[in-house]
Amino acid sequence: MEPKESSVKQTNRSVGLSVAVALVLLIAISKSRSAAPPRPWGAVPSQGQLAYHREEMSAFIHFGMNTFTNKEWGSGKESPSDFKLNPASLDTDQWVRVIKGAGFGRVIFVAKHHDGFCNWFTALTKHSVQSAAPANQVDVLECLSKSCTAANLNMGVYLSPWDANSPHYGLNDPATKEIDPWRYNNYYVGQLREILDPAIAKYGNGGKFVEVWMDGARGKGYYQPYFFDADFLKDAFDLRKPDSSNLNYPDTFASLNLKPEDTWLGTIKIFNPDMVVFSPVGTELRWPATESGRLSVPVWAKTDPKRQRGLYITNGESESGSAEKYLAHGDPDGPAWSVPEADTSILASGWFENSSNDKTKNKPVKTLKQLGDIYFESVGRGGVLLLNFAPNVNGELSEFQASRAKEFGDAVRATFATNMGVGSKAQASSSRSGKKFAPANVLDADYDTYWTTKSGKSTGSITIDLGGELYFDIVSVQEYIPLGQRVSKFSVEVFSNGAWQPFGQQDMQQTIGYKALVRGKAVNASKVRVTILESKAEPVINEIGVFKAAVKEFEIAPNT
Ligand code: FUL
Repeated sequence: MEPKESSVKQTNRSVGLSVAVALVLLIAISKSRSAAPPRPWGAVPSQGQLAYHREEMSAFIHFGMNTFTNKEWGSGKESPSDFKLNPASLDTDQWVRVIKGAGFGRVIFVAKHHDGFCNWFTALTKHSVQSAAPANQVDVLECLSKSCTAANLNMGVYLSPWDANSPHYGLNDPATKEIDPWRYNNYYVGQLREILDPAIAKYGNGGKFVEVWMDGARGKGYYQPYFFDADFLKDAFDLRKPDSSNLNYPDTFASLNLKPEDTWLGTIKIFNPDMVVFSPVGTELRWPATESGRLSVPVWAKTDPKRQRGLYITNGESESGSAEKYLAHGDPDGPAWSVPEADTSILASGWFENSSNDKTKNKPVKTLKQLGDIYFESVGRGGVLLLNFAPNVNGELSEFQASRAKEFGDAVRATFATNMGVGSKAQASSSRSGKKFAPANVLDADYDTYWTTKSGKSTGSITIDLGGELYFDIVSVQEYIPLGQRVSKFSVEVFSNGAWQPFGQQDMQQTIGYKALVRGKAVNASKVRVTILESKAEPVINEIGVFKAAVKEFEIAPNT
């Protein structure tokens, strides 16, 4: 019995051993078949930037003194008593319902516009909602924060650097002869602290913000230096033009030694390093040189922050000519990721609602067709769309804005609800070896899987066989941007009536980035081919989609 038992044990052990050896061999073989993944190329997005790309759409809220004075830019000389809001009618829950319901991922609230009036209870100035007439006092930022927290909607804050009310603002103001650069900067840092400090946690979604917006506009004749960070101040000093009226910093600035907590960007990053900042000085988000909400072609989600800063310093607030071009197109070789944030207003014109309390007289809004074009030329050109909403004097979004937002959100959702390509076969001209890089990955709806070419091969095509004719008018292509933005020219074709035909406007098929949405005339086609014609490195494509516009306003005009 004894020897028999031990031989059984022996056999079991050797079977176990050979299974293990086989497994190791299998893993080794499969590993040798699967090539190494492509290395990131150039700048890559931070976690906060990638999250923003994936949200695709965010909303501005412009509401404040200007709403009541019927202005776009206040003078700063307004009185808090002009802010005649009835707190009982203020409905921030409605703002959030409209914005979240339409698919926007965050709301960026104008806490302070250029007139300096603060939409929150602040200890730093009397020019705020807290000093309105007793019946009108309400902390609007706090109300909105509560609504966002209840709905779990991300929040950002717009805090205008230009402040036409603050007595601290303007170094060479002839009236005050102000010469202390610290005073306004300390004021601005103090405002950031009041709003963003997680220890106070009074504002934001659950006490947190994801974005800070620092607008580049500044009034003529002011010389206020901004303490973005210590390097900026040094650059500003080095690049100053002796004869310029803009940003002409005095010699004493060369010796200013700023600590991170003295600076605007430093303060923000101390609170939350993942927060993204919109500014004119090469931070995570950039203004793409237009307020039309439509991005240029090509557009790279990268810049050289040093160059961006230099252009801002030498151009002042009028970022004209070469600066505008740089911001519009970005920089394929830029060492830093830079999300082009395409801002525009849902209003037909302006950022603020008019001052009528007759709701039927509120401002007209953009058409669904205009919003559709804006969406396809912002999100569909690799950026994010920042669409402005403007509550009226009752503290509500007009019916015009609310219903257009719903119509737009529903149209986007319905259009992109089903990728008709999912379940189809995908074949590539060539692929990197290994299942991990197979063409099928572009149709699996998994953001983190992709198709790529062999190492060193920067062109290639991928064909989707739809298994029969389908009717569609949109093809989407996405680059896997966690590995960088690479493609500079591509083409989309469809197989229809027995032949390959170009789809959409070919000369616009240049950069892809986070997402390219190509619109063409609606076709019945059985195959879609995406060809990467030029790329800075091996293309890395994670998603391809085939869609039909759900509303006629999203279709391209027949003559385009
Ligand atoms: C601009 C401002 O001057 C406008 O009033 C608005 O706030 C817009 C979003 O940014 O530069």
